[in-house]
Amino acid sequence: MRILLSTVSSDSHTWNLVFLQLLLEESGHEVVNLGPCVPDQLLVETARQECPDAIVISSVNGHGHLDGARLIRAVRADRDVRHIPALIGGKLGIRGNDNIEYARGLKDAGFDEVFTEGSDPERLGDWLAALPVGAAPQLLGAEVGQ
Ligand code: B12
Repeated sequence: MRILLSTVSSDSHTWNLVFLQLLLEESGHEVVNLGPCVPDQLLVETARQECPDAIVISSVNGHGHLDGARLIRAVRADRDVRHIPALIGGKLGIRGNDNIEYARGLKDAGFDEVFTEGSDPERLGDWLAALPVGAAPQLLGAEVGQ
């Protein structure tokens, strides 16, 4: 699969992205890694150009629950990319294991899946494997963010 990998606009951490890129590539996926501090609109525009099968967001600086929600609303508001399956993971707040409480809000904002700190990164592969590759927009998440 073709994966668009990114973090949120405030987040300058990089090794989480390097780790995920290697994990995904070793599993046979093609990865476009946008690197740190990605403005929402850059992610939306890159998604339009690259037509990825999935968007994977990682954030560890503690702002992920806020910036991530804003980012996915921008994705779901764009008619060209709103159908793309998207997940977010990492340290999404500054509350350790209690960050799991942000999962509901991030899903309500438009993410299909949320991985919190305790999640096994290997589950990412399972999530991707369950996605229909190249599914038509009307078959995937088209109802999200109306
Ligand atoms: C290096 C580092 C920095 C460097 C980053 C340099 C760079 N270019 O990457 C610098 C100095 C810039 C930095 C800055 C800051 N940092 Co910093 N940083 C770290 C540090 C020490 C290591 C991070 C790292 O590289 N880890 C290695 C990677 C491979 O692991 P990882 O990031 O944890 O990712 C793993 C998992 O989280 C998971 N994962 C992550 N994302 C995803 C996504 C999915 C889908 C999945 C499945 C899994 C997953 O998989 C990865 C591999 O196991 C951590 C502390 C620590 N020991 O973790 C703090 C830490 C992340 N930083 C922190 C903070 C607060 C900051 C600052 C806000 C500090 C400040 N007051 O300025 C700033 C924020 C800057 C910004 N704008 O984002 C906090 C975050 C607190 C929280 N969320 O609870 C941490 C945890 C330190 C702490 N204990 O307080 N930081």
